[in-house]
Amino acid sequence: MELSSSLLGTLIILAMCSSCAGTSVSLELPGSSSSQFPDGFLFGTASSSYQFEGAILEDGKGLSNWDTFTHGTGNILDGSNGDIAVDHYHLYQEDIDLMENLGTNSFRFSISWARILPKGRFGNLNMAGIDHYSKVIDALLAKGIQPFAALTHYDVPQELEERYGAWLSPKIRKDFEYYADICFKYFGNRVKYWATFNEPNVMAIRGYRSGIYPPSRCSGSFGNCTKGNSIKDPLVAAHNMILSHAAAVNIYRNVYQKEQGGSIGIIMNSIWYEPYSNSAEDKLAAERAQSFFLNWFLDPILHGSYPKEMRHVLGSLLPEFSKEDLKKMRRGLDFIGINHYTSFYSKDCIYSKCKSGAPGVSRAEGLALRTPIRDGIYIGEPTAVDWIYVYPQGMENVVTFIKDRCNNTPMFISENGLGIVEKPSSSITDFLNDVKRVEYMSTYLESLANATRKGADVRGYFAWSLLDNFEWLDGYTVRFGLHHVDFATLKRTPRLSADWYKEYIFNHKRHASSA
Ligand code: PNW
Repeated sequence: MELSSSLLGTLIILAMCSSCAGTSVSLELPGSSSSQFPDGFLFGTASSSYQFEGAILEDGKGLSNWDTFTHGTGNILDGSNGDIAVDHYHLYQEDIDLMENLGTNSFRFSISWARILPKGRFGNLNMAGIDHYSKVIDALLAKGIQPFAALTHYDVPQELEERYGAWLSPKIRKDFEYYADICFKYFGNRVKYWATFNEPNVMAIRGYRSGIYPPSRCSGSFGNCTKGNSIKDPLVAAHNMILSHAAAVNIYRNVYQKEQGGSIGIIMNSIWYEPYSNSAEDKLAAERAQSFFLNWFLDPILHGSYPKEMRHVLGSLLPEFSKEDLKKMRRGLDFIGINHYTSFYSKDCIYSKCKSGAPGVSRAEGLALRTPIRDGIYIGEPTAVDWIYVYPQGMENVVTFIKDRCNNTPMFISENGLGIVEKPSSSITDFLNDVKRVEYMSTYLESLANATRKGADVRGYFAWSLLDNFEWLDGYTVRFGLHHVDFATLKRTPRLSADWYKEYIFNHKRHASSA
């Protein structure tokens, strides 16, 4: 019997958590049938090198900025680091078997730059690193899983930080180009989806404005650092990231793309900003917030200039693109990766007074207060993760916004997911029974389907994450996995959400093949 959400409006999923001894959960979820996505849609899971691999110094890997940072005292909530992480470096085959079981047809991972070039372009190419990713790529393809690779996911070789301050120096563009060239050369015959960066906006803001990520630079009331300039540095770092992106795209377009036939894009952290009120001022504030977060990178890459809101507010603080730069930037991108989790309200701080120091209100951030709360009510249900509020409508809104602004460039939802915190009182059975995550993913997917139905060219969806892993400043305390990982034994166990995702993908395939 065929079930479709359009027929039923509501589909009842009887989800059995295969590992929850004797538990069976009945979930009534809206639109759980996934026939609304096109044939060939990528359903995947996502990961990143530092959060997954471990093997910190194995087979000739050099140190990255995150290795150095996590080994400093007091930087990570539980004092942990990614030295071992979830040992995906050694356990990748087991992890690929988990993907096969889920039925996903793509896997998003990042390549560790310091594993390929331990000292950037100032040292040798580490062939053992090349061999490692080659084996992973082959193992994925052997199971029909498309590799979707990012060149950097927050990590750079520490050598480049020490030599010239990494993203603060234009020298990084040459290093990034050199590194990208090597990746295309060795992997591009098999990798058809390349992302230059994962969340360069988060890298610039957290590394150089609040200073909570390496290289721990900030100034004044923006954070607590011993060096840095929270106004200028993020702008300079972003400028070098944009031009590094352009350098990699040029190499790909000029040397590899025709022969290899893949595509190249960038992955952005994408928040939906809902105007705090219907006033024209708050609507403009929401646009400013978006410009200072997302269009900051997308506008130069797609249109050759920083967004007008940034130019108005920041004036000569913004770095300029030379004629030469603009020529290089013309090659744009093939897709936009959207990491979307949450939404905030945005409130004007140009015409009204805002509390100084509150999120978003500074000139550097665009004079738009970012708040999850209005009249005492949250925009969406708060979660165990302090920045995630469950607001599924934000998915349709942000995708539609990007579609309209970027001429419907192909998009991927490159991350979406929910973190949970293990309470000491909860049993393993409770802990595998992640009903909240299933609700979160299914409602966000439904919202995504609304956007595609209205014409957004979305080509794939990646759940963050395949496994529990090293969650940056939160260490191992926040878990995003469809599979639970026992961090002492590294044993992986599917959660309810894994079973649900599997069923969701299965339904999609069934509908796609019968369409
Ligand atoms: C992403 N926000 O970061 C990263 O790409 C992943 O590595 C990370 O594990 C995952 O989300 C979960 O945190 C984000 O403020 C950083 O909205 C900031 C935000 C969202 C995601």
